[in-house]
Amino acid sequence: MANYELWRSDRQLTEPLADGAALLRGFASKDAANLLDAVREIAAIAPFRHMTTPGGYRMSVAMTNCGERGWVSDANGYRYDAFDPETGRRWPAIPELFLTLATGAAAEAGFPNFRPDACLINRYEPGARLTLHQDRNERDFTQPIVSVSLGLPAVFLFGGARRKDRPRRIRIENGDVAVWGGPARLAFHGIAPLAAGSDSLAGEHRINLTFRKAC
Ligand code: MD3
Ligand code: FE
Repeated sequence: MANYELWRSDRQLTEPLADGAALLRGFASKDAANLLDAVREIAAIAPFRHMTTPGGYRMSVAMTNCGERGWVSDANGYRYDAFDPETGRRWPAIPELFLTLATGAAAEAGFPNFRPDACLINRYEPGARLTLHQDRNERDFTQPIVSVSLGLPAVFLFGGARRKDRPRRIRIENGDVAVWGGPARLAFHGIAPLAAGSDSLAGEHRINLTFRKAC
């Protein structure tokens, strides 16, 4: 959206962050408990694990996936894989509630044809962070990424097209949903080290769902 004012549809206050990027405050609030229950069911099949970067570092964020493809990182690099390398089995399916939420948020932000086939689930504990990076393992950069924040609040770092562009710091809370498309799709972004705290549903964690069209 090329419009830098707040706009309001029937129910939703939407905050444009940049051309192509929108923050839907509280879009998932009423679903938080059900979403977290579904995350627990997924993690019972595909457990959270700390992946290794191609450079050999253990990531502070624990991850799992659901969908036809899952994002994995190891000594060989980053990729989408149909199989969980820890179990040898396919990732669990994306729950219907996840799909309804992600496609609804994308449509609200101007991407009515978004059909994700991958959902990366990130789990942060206090101190965990995600350094500035681009998401570029997907095939089609005309498809947005939708992110859903649950549990403890975080500071989202939203940079520009170049790593050296100084990132904006945006506080995001339980239930906030962001849509990253258009010119913002390849922006550098990250999460500042998580502050300690306790959330009534997620305990001492922040959970982030990112929906992608991987292939
Ligand atoms: C901006 N996750 O999994 S989601 C990731 O909160 C990731 O766990 C963070 O970055 C998290 O790759 C941030 C928000 C996000 C996702 C994709 C983007 C922001 C983005 C793509 C382009 C620009
Ligand atoms: Fe990312």
